[in-house]
Amino acid sequence: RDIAYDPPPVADALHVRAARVLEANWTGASTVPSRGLYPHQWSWDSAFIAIGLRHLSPLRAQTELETLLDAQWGDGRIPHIVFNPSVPLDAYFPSPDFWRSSTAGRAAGAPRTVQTSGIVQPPVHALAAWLVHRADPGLSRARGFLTRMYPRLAAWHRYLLHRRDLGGGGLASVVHPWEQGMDNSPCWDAPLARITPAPARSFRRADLAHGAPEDRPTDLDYGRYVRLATEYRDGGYADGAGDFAVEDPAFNALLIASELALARIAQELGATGTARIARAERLTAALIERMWDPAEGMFFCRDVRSDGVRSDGVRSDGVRSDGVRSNSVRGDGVRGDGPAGALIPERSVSGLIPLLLPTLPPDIAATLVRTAYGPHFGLGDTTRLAPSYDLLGEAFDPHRYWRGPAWFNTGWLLERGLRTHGERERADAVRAAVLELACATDFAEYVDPYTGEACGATGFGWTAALALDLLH
Ligand code: 9YW
Repeated sequence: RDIAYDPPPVADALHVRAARVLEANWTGASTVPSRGLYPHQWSWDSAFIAIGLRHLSPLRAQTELETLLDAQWGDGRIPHIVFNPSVPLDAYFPSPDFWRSSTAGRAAGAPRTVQTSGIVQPPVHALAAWLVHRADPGLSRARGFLTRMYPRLAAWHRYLLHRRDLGGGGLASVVHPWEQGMDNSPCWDAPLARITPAPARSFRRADLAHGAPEDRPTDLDYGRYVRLATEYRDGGYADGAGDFAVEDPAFNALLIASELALARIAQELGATGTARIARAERLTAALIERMWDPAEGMFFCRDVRSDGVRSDGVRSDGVRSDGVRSNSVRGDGVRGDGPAGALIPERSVSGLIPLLLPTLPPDIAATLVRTAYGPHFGLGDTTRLAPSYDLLGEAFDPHRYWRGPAWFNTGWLLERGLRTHGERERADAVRAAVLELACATDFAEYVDPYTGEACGATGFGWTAALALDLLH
């Protein structure tokens, strides 16, 4: 007997499977990155997830961002994790009892009722809010979505541009590798080497229950992450005093892209947005001045503390620059003595992400494309999705987290950058790679950049969401 059987087109199958992942990771008010490994709400994950979710349910996408912004601190920071109180404390480390946001973060205006971390993540939120609005402007207007989001997003950018300008050049610094989102990138090896790790017995990692140790950061990395976070917490989450401060190209490019999105939001709400556009242009100029290396053809991180001097004039070894020993851990802001620090000579995919910016001069955009398609990132040749780190770098490891594997969020950002700068065919090829690899790996967290083999968790939130976005 003949059975009429029409397999569904690949795109339909991918759409259904991605929607299923987002459904499974939805908690009722937000979406977890991964049910096992990351069972709470993460800041930049939620922004990427909202960008995909808008195609399934504009209402859920708005709710995703609203839930995150409900946990915003009084000083404007959006915490990198919003904890779900119904998840057991030992499911994720560091848990709420480590961050102690509602007590240690009181001076910085941490919320009283919801528990959060005290550090931040890349500012993708205004871009996400704008894209979510565009998916259903009628619903967005009826719910006053942008009217409610705008002042919060503006306060978030204000926090980053004022409290986090630790280099004094107008850009934002991250004070912890988790803030930049690429935890164990080789870019952090030199600045982290100055940090005394917390003893391994003083904390218990929960991530190793879900991932192969050789695909994850090391215990030594974790010791340093814990030390930095502990000191930040014990200083009341005040900015400027820590021993780790880095200006990162992707973090700042996302801030600029989000500033441009805020200008669009301001226009939608009846303002001109011109001051924000002018700011985005100034920030782009600062990004180029402080991080662009014309000889290498890409952007590099700037280690603001490379001389070991904090913004309060105290070296990380506790000696003031005038030689007097000090126990002060507090600083109050900005050094006024010109470009601080030094570039970190490691090629990270972060240094390609500014391609996203329409404000980038065409010659710099063209050079970035050449670098992405050259031997260090291998696009169009040995790789289909950009590796997180230099294929030729000494620290390159195709499986270890942010030290080589290719990630889908950076793939999505580069696809957008290529399209913005008129590289249509290359953008199409990256888009096809995101879709095929997401499908073939069951929405892996990251993949081997050469073979496309799945690494880390599967059913990963932003992989499903961003694949879904590229289908539309
Ligand atoms: C951690 C959730 C987060 C991502 C980061 C990624 C990883 C480890 O997972 O962080 O414990 O927060 O590096 O970019 O947001 O998916």
